[in-house]
Amino acid sequence: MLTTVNNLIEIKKCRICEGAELFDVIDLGDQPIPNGFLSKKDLTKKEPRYPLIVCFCSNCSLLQLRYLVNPEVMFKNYLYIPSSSKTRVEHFRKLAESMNSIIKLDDKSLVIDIGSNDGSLLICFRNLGVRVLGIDPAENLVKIAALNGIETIRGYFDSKLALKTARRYGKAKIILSTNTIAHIPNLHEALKGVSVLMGKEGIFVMQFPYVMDLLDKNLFDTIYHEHLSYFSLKSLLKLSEKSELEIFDIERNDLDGGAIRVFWKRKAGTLNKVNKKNINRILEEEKKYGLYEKKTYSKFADRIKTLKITFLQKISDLKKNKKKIVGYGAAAKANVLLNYFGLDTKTIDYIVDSTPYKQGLFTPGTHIPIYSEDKIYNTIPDYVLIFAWNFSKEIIQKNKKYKDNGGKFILAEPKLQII
Ligand code: DWN
Repeated sequence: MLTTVNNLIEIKKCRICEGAELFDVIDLGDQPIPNGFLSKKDLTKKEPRYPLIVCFCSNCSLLQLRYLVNPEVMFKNYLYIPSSSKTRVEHFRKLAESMNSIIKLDDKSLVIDIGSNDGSLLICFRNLGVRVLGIDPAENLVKIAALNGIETIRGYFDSKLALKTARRYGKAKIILSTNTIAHIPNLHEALKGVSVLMGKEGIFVMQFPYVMDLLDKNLFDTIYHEHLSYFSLKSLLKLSEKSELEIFDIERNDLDGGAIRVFWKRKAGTLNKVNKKNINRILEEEKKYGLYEKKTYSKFADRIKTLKITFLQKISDLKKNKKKIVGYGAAAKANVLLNYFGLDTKTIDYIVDSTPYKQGLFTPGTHIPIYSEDKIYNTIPDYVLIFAWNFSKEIIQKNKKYKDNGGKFILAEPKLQII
């Protein structure tokens, strides 16, 4: 059962198995949407805030948001672009190459990306000489992708849109969803859509941050309104029960603090064998870690509450010593950390970000100004807090000059440290 209030839905049943035993794990407070960056004139307006609570389904083990914000509020105009990080773009290039070795692609093959954003991933497939098509709900991104030469249908992926797309463009050999499946409320409907749009021997690949890494590395700031689901393999296997598709292989990689790539095929298809060994190994790892037990999640919540206290103590010590602290990477997760920890311009003077669309704006809820990366060299702060911890290597390497001149970096996750 769903309850809707002002762009907000409260869930009472698990979105995969409909189990009614949902236990709240952590409440990160009422927060603005994580990509809701503000212009100067927006600063005086009232900002909507929405509860940010995750709950755990004791039946299928899906960790999921308790409250869902209307997708149009979050995705109609979307400021995040994947091409803002070299590491991510390189990851995409390797993904395209590895897909080409799994399933031979040629100029007739169609590759479709669900949540294709600025077309960064599809550009890698286009470079292999195949036909590509994007699907994305953001009006601004459809235009940016077009400038990158990537045709994109504007819309939310479901079986209706899938059918329309299949009629116009034909069936796809590969369908991709990197970091977007967690954005989709009706997962059964999404798989139905994939089934409609995918060719007989096609492959569906989904990749997303893995819940085991989230728990293990305390990556609490990846919990936000855009991410409705934090999947375990067990929960996905449950999802596949009602679908025409099945998981035939699974791989872990280290993008975004630890991600998982899941390969799907038609149950009736013959192209790929199910890699039972990999599937069983990961299920075994999940069980051993305690992913199916409530207490693992309450321990995680305790660690995050402790992290908040330790972090705020450290920052307060630095401020008492008149240290100047700025942020690096106005990521969605930066806004979760800032709002949950209650930090604003009294602590963080500004944040730098390579995304041109974010520069000149202010962070939602905390109103910290965002500048281009070179600002660091005009002001020489004592400390740079890396919010985009998933790219800390790239960021530290890029700012070797700052570090060599005595500048220090702070990382809150996976553990609080000063570099
Ligand atoms: O799932 C999602 C992920 C993939 O992307 C979305 N729901 C939203 C978004 O999350 P995010 O904003 O936390 O993503 P990133 O890719 O971790 O954001 C990194 C931020 O840091 C970007 O705004 C770009 C910025 N950056 C920078 O300014 N200089 C990044 C690098 C590597 C740099 O050198």
